[in-house]
Amino acid sequence: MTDRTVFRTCPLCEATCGLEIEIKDGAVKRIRGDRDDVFSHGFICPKGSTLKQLHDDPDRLRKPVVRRGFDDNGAPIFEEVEWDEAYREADRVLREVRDAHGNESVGVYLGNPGAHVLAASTHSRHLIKAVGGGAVFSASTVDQMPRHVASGYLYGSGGSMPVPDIDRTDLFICMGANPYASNGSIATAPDFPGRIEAVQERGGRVIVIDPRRSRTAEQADQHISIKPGTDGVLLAAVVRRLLAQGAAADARIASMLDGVDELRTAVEPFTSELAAAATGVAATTIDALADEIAAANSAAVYGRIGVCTVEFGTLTTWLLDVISILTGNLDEPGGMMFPEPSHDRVRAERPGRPYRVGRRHSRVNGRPEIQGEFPVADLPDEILTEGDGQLRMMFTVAGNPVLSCPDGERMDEAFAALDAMISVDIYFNETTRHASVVFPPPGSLEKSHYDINFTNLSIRNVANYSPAVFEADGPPEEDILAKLALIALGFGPDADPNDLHDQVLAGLLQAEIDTEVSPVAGRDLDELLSMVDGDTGSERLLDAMLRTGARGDGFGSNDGGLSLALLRDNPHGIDFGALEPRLPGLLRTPEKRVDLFAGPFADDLTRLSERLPEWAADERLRLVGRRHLRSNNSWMHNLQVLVKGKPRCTLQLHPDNAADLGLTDGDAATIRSRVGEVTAPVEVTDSIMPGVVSLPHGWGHSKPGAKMSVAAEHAGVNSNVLTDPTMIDPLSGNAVLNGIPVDVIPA
Ligand SMILES: Nc1nc2c(c(=O)[nH]1)N[C@H]1C(S)=C(S)[C@@H](COP(=O)(O)OP(=O)(O)OC[C@H]3O[C@@H](n4cnc5c(=O)[nH]c(N)nc54)[C@H](O)[C@@H]3O)O[C@H]1N2
Ligand SMILES: Nc1nc2c(c(=O)[nH]1)N[C@H]1C(S)=C(S)[C@@H](COP(=O)(O)OP(=O)(O)OC[C@H]3O[C@@H](n4cnc5c(=O)[nH]c(N)nc54)[C@H](O)[C@@H]3O)O[C@H]1N2
Ligand code: SF4
Ligand SMILES: [Mo]
Repeated sequence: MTDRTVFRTCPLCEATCGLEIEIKDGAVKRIRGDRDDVFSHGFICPKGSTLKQLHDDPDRLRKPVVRRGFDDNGAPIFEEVEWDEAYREADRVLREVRDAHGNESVGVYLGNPGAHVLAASTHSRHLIKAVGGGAVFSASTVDQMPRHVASGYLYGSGGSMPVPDIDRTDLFICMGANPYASNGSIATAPDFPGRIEAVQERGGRVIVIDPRRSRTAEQADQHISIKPGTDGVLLAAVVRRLLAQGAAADARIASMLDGVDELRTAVEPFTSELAAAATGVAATTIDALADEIAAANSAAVYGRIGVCTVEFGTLTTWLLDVISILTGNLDEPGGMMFPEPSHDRVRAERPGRPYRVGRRHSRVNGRPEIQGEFPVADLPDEILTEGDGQLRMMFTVAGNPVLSCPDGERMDEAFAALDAMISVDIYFNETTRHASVVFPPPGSLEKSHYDINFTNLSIRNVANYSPAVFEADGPPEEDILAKLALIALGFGPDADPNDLHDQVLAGLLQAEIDTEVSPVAGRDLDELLSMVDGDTGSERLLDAMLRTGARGDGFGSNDGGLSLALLRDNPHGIDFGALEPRLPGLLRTPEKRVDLFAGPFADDLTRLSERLPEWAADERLRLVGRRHLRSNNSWMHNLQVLVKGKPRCTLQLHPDNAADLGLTDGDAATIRSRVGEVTAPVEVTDSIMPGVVSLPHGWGHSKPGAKMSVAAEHAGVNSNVLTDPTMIDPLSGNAVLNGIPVDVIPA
């Protein structure tokens, strides 16, 4: 192989940085930021260059693994097999479970990297449909489900998520997010830190609201410490103050807005004084915050993990948008805006429909289906509770729920209790060690990349495609997913994945041909099919989506328009400019109105106000999480470069609490919640507010049988052993990962 330099988008987090990769003698020699990338301009974080280590990691699976029974001690016996044999085994175990227990005994869990993998973005839904049991779970309910639900009610689609127009804002409010560590989420903005500093350099202000003085808070002009879980109260008080001071939506939004009078009544109980008692934020600070947002030329009022993974996650997310609406900052430059991804199809005006949840309810806890899913917090109950419809088998794709999801020990027990499990994953880890068959997809450098999901969350409209750098040993990830789908549909282990790819592609194009406003309306299907570009099933779908999309070449009807070919010619990406207003066009609500109370928010404000006295009197220690720049949830701890140095899985605790508990730096402390306990070294720091303790998630690599040798040496403890599965945001089913009541005891 000749020496060469290639460019590609980093798939590890939402920032989508451009990488410049030097290849020498068939191996990665060096990875650095691509200075010519149209979006990231050379920025990368320490994880970006570890695609080399990830590619070379001897623990990364290259061949399927099949479980061959158990040894005398009950430990599973695993064997590496050829692909054909693995598919035969998958077919066999699935048939066995379905014959004995029916289709509804088989569930699916989708993990986070799936959102970053083109194949999973195009094909997971086909696997879900083929499995057909309806028991669908994902990392969404330990992450951003509140954002989808708030958007669903407000804008008619869970996919319409406003992002901070950080590059043009005068005031950036960052609530429960730490982009200096996370590089941003539901806000694809490579070099988020640089963009924050640019706000300040042009005379703007940055305010961080967080129980910890995070790195982002350190950089901010103002840091407001808040008691975990209480952000909704603070925001309700801000809304009350805004309304009292005469704030009103600008004329454009006001013309499509309903519910402001109801809002006035609903937030009445949230005086700044009561909010102060519940949140720990002074009433004057709350009023000043409201007044500053109202006075700013533009304000981007943004919140993330710390406001989604709490008991009032959906209400809090909704309140963030309400504030944007009331201050003229929704859908306006410098405020919160809606991206327009290139794969968005041109669509005729349709009558909207009310957003609905709860078409089905979960078997054991009766929780409503939301966005087609059930809360992952309920997964152990669904597996371990006997009765009709009990889950006996799971598919997992790119997920590690044993570490990443609530009630870790019981989650582990549940996965161990399954009759069978099929996983698509690059590692044999805490979760996949329970699988009957693990199918390893190509590594990141062995597959092409395009961000279907993050172009929908991007603070500029961009498009960037990267071809695979190396040839993979095994099949493309979409072939694995298609094959499993075909197996689940009963076509057997020898089915050809291309049959599914072809059918999906033809279906997509036919729908366009039948759509009057599509650029390919009325064209001939075979003609279009013959024009589609791409080497894999997902690439061909992507080409079809792009070409019939908002900026597409329309298969010839729009010369110079977007296509996979055009992206191949632009290895540093194409920038389509800053975001533009999209309302009312984007709205899928009835009559294209934004009705503030289309969802159950009045009732939820009541639920919130009823919580005020309890919060004001709360004396319990509250556990929150945190992220480190060198981490990525649970799965990158197997790279020495990322885990070396001081152990990071420490319990942070304020000096006052440490003194009360008789703990000093480095002591071991046991942290106990209603459902579990873990013991971790203490890190005393005044960067955390008194009464709050913090443990990062994604650690706990000490499970026997997993094959992650480096991670095992830096095991840490699983913070989700403490996560109480009964604590969820009822509106979204999202787990409460922050604000968990705990006791801390010297170990
Ligand atoms: N306490 C607490 N818990 C949390 C959070 C928190 O803040 N606090 N954060 C939550 C959030 S935001 C999220 S998104 C979830 C994540 O939850 P999960 O997605 O379930 O967990 P991850 O640790 O991201 O595991 C990803 C899995 O994907 C595999 N993988 C990596 N690359 C690929 C690939 O290309 N293809 C395939 N098929 N597999 C791949 C990895 O080996 C790993 O097994 O964790 C949540 N858990
Ligand atoms: N380095 C690294 N980057 C990542 C990841 C990673 O694991 N490591 N994970 C990726 C994923 S999947 C996601 S979803 C994103 C998440 O991206 P972010 O949302 O930026 O997540 P965090 O860095 O965990 O920041 C959450 C902040 O919320 C604070 N917080 C906790 N509870 C509360 C509360 O009740 N109220 C308020 N106001 N704040 C609170 C925490 O102290 C923390 O500083 O990061 C992504 N990027
Ligand atoms: S910030 Fe995210 S996308 Fe950028 S290099 Fe780091 S991990 Fe990759
Ligand atoms: Mo996430």
